[in-house]
Amino acid sequence: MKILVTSALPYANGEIHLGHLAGAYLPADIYVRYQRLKRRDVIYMCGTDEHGVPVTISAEKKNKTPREIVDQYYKSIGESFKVFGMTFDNFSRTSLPVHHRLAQDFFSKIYEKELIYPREVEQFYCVRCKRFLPDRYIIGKCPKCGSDGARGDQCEVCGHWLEPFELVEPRCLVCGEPPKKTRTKHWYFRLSQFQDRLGKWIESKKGWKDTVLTFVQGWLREGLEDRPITRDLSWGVPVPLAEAKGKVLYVWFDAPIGYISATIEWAEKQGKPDLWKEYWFDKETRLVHFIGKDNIVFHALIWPAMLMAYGDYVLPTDIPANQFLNLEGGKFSTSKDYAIWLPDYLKEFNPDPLRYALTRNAPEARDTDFTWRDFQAWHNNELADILGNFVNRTVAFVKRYYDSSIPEASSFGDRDNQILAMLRDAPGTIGARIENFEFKTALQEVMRIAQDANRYFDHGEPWVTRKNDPAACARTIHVCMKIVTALSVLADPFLPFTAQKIRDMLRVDPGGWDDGGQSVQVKIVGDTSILFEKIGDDIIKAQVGKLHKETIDLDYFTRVSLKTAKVLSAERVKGSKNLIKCQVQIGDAVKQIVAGVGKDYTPEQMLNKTIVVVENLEPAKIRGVLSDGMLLAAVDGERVILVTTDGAAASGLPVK
Ligand code: B3M
Ligand code: ZN
Repeated sequence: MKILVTSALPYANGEIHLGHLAGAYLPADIYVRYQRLKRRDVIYMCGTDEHGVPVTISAEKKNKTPREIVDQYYKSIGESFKVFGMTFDNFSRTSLPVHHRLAQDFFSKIYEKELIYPREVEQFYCVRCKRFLPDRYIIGKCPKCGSDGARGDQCEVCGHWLEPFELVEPRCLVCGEPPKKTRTKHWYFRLSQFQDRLGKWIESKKGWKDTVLTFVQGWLREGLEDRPITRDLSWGVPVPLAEAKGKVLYVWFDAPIGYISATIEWAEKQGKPDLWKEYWFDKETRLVHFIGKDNIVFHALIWPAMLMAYGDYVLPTDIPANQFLNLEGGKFSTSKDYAIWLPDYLKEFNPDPLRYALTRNAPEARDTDFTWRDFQAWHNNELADILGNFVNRTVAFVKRYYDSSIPEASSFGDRDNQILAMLRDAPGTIGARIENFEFKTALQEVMRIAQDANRYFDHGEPWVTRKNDPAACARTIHVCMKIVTALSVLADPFLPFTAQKIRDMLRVDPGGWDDGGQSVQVKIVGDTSILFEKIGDDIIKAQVGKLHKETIDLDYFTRVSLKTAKVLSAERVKGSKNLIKCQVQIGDAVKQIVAGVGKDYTPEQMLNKTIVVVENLEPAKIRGVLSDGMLLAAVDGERVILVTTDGAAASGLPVK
């Protein structure tokens, strides 16, 4: 059986952050490392997605050409992936000629089958910028969830995939101008024709993740519509038709084809140019696409339809999409620079602690949250105190009392046999989890072994038996070394650097997964080193401090008019425990403000205080009562503390 694994091709327009890793990359690498240890025929393909509006917009923002941008990020993304321990068999890029040729071939062949056709359409055009506005060049309110800032191709908030015209109050991303509609021609893919075939195909995918199936079935229920697959852009794969001059393929049409072209490039690099066909043209190949949930529709519907339209190629076997990882309670945001970027992380920490935290907390079935505190706690209390401690105490014991050779043991007791049996079962049980994409549970089971092992060590008390029962001591340490060896295999997919360090200590190649290191003869303990040094509070504090909340410029700030104000009168809003209505004097004006401070202040306590208010906030009704402004207060958990001036101050003074 051949296994072909892919991870979503990251746009070459920025670095990778932890959200990306948790979604599409780390789980795939774990899966692939496991398959290799199973000695299966697996290849793992990835590369940068170098076309499309995400790239051109970044280039424009940074005043560079798209070519400069993709060259820069192809290199830096590839490098940080490597340091993180990603083991792609090929990390390609979609700007290569081999990819352009293949993408054009896809278009042409599907076009010849009349599954691609031209259509006269209206398109947004920005008169001020003098350009067409495809996809993300246009923003507005999402027609489905109403949130502002939805892009012309997809709403990031609700995931709705949309057409630019659906946007409410559309505007040009570059200049903010409401766009004009003009006429142009685009080529459409007859997705509608695949409704039944896709429906049946999805029916046969009962084992897929619920989250993926639910999403896809929702789409199918709404009915699939033909989709434009060309764009008016100068950067991308040119549409291979004379009449489509100046147009390029839509990035989501060419990008998934990148999985194939990456395999072709890989085969060429191997000196076996036809080898890729053995994977892509074999219907038995298990094709597994690892992606984040925002890419589901493209991988589970449109891409399979493209493959069906073309013919010959194998269809995806599984698409284990992950949900999102959040960061300290907020969404990762590239544009707001609210993220932990992989290269920054790698400057200060080893890869394995992050691989551990992201797997332990993987967004497999629902969104999860990354916090630095969890990272520290899991590293110190689990990796260091459980796994590291067990390996180190065992190896140290062998060095110290057995002159670095592992003691032989005979006649095992129940407790020994129990743990040895568990070791024999572990590859099977953990492997089954991995094959089912349950990486979180699989990792838990690895850690359970280390936990049980510590108990076994404690119970055996080798530091006591060493003196009064040498045979028992030898038995305990012998078994512990079996566990250490097993861990060097079973932890490998998750914590490859740690597993390698352990193997370096054992000076042995423990062999494949199924054996779990149980057949090898471990004799000598090599140089030992501490596996995990504790991470201190100061280091974590510094990391938290580095997280950017959104920054604003001075101009933006001065648009908020903050003024001192004197509370003239205050009373509770009827029927509310928390709301207080006050009249405040702001210079010559008197305004009414409703504030949620009633749990910490009585109306009397508010009287005559000089507070700070936002003067130019749009008036709103709170519980039916007009509030024309807002007062400032510090929020300490449940408690609020009014912001007042330091000593007496006139009302109506600007606060800056
Ligand atoms: N580059 C989207 C993304 O990074 C896109 C994935 C392509 S996979 C073929 O979310
Ligand atoms: Zn414009």
